[in-house]
Amino acid sequence: MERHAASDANPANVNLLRQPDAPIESLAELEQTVRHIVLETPVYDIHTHLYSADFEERLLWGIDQLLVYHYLTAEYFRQGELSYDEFWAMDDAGRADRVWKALFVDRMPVSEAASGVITAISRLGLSPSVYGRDLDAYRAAWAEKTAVAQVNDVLVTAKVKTVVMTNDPFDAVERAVWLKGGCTDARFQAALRIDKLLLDWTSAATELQSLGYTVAADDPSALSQEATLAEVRRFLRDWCGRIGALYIMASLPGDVQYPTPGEALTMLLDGAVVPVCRELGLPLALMVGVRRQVNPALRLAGDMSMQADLGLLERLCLRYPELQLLVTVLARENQHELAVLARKFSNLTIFGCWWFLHTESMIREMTSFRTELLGTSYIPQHSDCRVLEQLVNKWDHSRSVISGVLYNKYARLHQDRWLVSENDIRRDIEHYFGGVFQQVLSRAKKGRG
Ligand code: RAT
Ligand code: ZN
Repeated sequence: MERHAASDANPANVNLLRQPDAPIESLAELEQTVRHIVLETPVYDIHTHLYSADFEERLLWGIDQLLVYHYLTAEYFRQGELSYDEFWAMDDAGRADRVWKALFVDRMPVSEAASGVITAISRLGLSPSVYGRDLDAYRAAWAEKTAVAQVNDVLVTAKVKTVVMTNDPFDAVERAVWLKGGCTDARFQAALRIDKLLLDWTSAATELQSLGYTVAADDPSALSQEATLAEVRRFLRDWCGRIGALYIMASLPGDVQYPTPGEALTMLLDGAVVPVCRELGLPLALMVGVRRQVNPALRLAGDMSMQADLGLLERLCLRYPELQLLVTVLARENQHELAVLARKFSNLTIFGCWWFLHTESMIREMTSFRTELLGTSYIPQHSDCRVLEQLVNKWDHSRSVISGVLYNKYARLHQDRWLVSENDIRRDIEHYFGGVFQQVLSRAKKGRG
């Protein structure tokens, strides 16, 4: 029988008289304690598309940005009246008006993405029962905020201690910020994103040349020349150093094969990316299973999920046992296989419920069997936020599901007379919400060579 965590997170229900290392006596108290600790423990968010205020226009925040988030624009086109061209011809405020009417006023916002907006505005103190369905009222409340103050407010409300950005060295706007001082807010950490390098060598080579790296030519055969690979390694080393990257990352289609002799991706991984990860002691993060632009008219929302051949990961783990791989995959069909693969390779650490899997039912399913197969040796969630305030709702929804799953696991131990204390639970949750990631980082440092 499934045991559900109570919805009341009132910390007053936690028995304050009991010592933190004393066994918890009843299931009711166990449920409250797990929930309280999961809701209160600060989290290290290992993959987002957020930026510190240093990046100005790249930092997206506010009610209009929440409404034009690509997860919601995809839903708009299922219910709204405008054609793609009409919608995209509008500015963000016009699009937000349409999304608000179609998804929040004309019907109830029950999807994960839409209900998330309500959670964010509510938890940030703008009660929907006061502001109602008047979008301009929310806009007026947001107009009083500054980006810097909002970053503080959101991080405190969401209880997020560190946010890892996605930093693309081929993005000219971002590059300019890094070249004139970079990120000055230690709560934001960097990750070097190299999709373009791995998946589109022809245009990456041109960019590398314009950035002063002497890569031989744009033809993939140039990658069989050691001099070109050496320049790619210099580029990766320079940028990892400049931004203080915690890891190197890429998001890959599901049909990527590795190794494929003569192909750019294989030559780049073997000849540049893995050597630089090893040299600098950094993990490689791979997000596998996206099929880009299935419907280009949806723009950023036009990508699809795709089942992947996880042999790519198996062969990387086998070939490079000292390389720490952080992995998430997009197809639900690949999830169980990935968890089994992680049992075979301790250098593979699973993270998060990504994108279309970042929904209540998928998080519950995935967190359950990942815990059953891997115990506490994986990272249950990352937010993938693109808009600052989403940290509030994405973590709120995830924490609530995670606490329910963990309560079930602890309850079984408790019923079998395995004593469970508040300290035990706290240690596990801290491990999930940051400790596992830190362990991967330090293992990568140790594997340096
Ligand atoms: O979740 C998303 O917002 C996607 O659009 C992708 O950015 C994905 O998370 C990725 O990092 O490739
Ligand atoms: Zn992402």
